Amino acid sequence: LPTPAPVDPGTAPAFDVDVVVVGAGFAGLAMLRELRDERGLSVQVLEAGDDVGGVWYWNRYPGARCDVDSTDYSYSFSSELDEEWNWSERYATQPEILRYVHHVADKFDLRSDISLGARVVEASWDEDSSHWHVSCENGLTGRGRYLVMATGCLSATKRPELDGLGDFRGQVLHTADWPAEPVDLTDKRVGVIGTGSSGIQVIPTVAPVVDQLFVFQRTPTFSVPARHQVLTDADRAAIRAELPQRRELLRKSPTGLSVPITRQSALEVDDKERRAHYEEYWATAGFGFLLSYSDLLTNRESNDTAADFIRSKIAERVEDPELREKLTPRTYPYGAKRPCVDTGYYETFNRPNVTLVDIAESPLAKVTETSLHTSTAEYELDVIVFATGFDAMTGSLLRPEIRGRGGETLREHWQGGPLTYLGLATSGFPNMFIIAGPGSPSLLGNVMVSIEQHVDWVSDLLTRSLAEGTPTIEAQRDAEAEWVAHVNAAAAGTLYWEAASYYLGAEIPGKPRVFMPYAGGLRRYRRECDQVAQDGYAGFSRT
Ligand code: N01
Repeated sequence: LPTPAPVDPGTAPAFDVDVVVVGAGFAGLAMLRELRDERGLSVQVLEAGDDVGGVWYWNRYPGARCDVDSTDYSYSFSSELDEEWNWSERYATQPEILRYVHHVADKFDLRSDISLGARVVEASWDEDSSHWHVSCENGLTGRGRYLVMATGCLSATKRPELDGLGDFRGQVLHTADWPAEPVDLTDKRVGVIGTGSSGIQVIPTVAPVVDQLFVFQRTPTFSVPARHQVLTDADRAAIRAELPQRRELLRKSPTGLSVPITRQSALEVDDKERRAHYEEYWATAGFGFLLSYSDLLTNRESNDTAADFIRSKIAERVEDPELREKLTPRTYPYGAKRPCVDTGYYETFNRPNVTLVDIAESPLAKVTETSLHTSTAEYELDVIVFATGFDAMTGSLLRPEIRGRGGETLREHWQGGPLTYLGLATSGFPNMFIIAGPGSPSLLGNVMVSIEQHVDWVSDLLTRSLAEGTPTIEAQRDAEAEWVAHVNAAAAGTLYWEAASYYLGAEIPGKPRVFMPYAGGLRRYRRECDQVAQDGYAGFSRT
């Protein structure tokens, strides 16, 4: 853990505000605008990166784009913003999303309250003043009455320990920490480790450019075609015309996605009808293929029908039978790991310059000056790309040292897994809130819809408590325990338990195995949060 630069104790804090927000991604920017412009509070945003954008700032790898429709993955708070912004494609690329974020930051003058290059390393609750004292790696310090962690679920990157990596003379990259300056992979020998959503985007994008591409796969992935589409003026006009209704539907939906949900079991129809139905979703739905029947995540037999369908499609897409089998997922249910969408992923393996290396069979062993070695072979490379993901959901929250009442650290409080009330707050850490964190639907739906719901809900709670003269707000321990039990119960009847996924903490050796996101759906979750507010914020102590 980096330590903050020494600060002269006589120096006045650099900021003293109502609310300190950590992170200037989609969540942090929305929080700043709402609290400052709509609620009249003073806000300081601290951002580790050198610019705003959060994951869309860091994940600059070739092929990066959103896999939720851009229209649905955008802010809903300003109709003027909707009017003036034109998405060029159904799924925006990372540069376009970053341009959107910059536009929002400039339009609403958000940058004036954001410190860039300010990675928070410590935050401590001060009982006497009832404030959070916050320190950054660059020496910036200050305090706020409230602390909002808008650090994202997928921000703490994960890179497997590999013997000898430091000896490698080529370039080592991570998809989520991609250099800002262009990386020229032309005619290089490139190894990509990991075949999750990031790997699946980078692999087909770089394959035509590089000399040789080696894909190191541990677990084959279920992926359905993204169905990218360039939007015409007519498309945009049609989207605008129905935008208010579309947004309302998203808010009321269980997923925050605009893909129609079929409220029928996959087992209620015969094979022919089911296949035709899957074909329909396959042709248009992208990520929403998971919504093609109501019980794909709760009934293994139903799930098998979807998994078989996807497997049959993989078979059509990969020419070589042995390679096809290696690329076909068979050991876990479809959707139990976060499903991927792709453009030409499986077909990429038909190219003569692309080699699949099965590291489940022959694990990665070491790196030397020139090569990546598995247990059975050596691969000479110019570039190693880690597409190995994140310490998901809790990584970015546990990276800084956060100390609550009595000096207890969040790491100590969460040693058996994250404990939250509504996913928003944790007992012993008064006046601290988490946006789209563990215990909320977060990664199980369109996270933009979750972010906006959290921003509104937390803002209401803060303004109401301040108006009522009860500015200290703390989740009660029994309410937290009940919520954790409720989160477990919501996941209990699902197939999520049948895969080693980051939803469960399986991505990091030694991480507690608990199901972290709330699987009850966004609609039910919103109802629960609204009910708590209606009941005078039951489960929170306000003093
Ligand atoms: O990370 P991942 P990601 N040795 O964790 C492998 C969002 N996202 O960056 O499955 C060897 O999904 C690992 O193998 P295994 C989206 O929510 C969105 O791709 O653990 N291999 C897996 O193949 C997504 O879910 C978008 O066996 C190792 C891969 O690395 C999330 O980000 C785009 C390994 C990691 O996959 C994360 O995606 C991109 C090891 N030690 C990302 N450790 C869009 O919106 C891990 N792996 C489009």
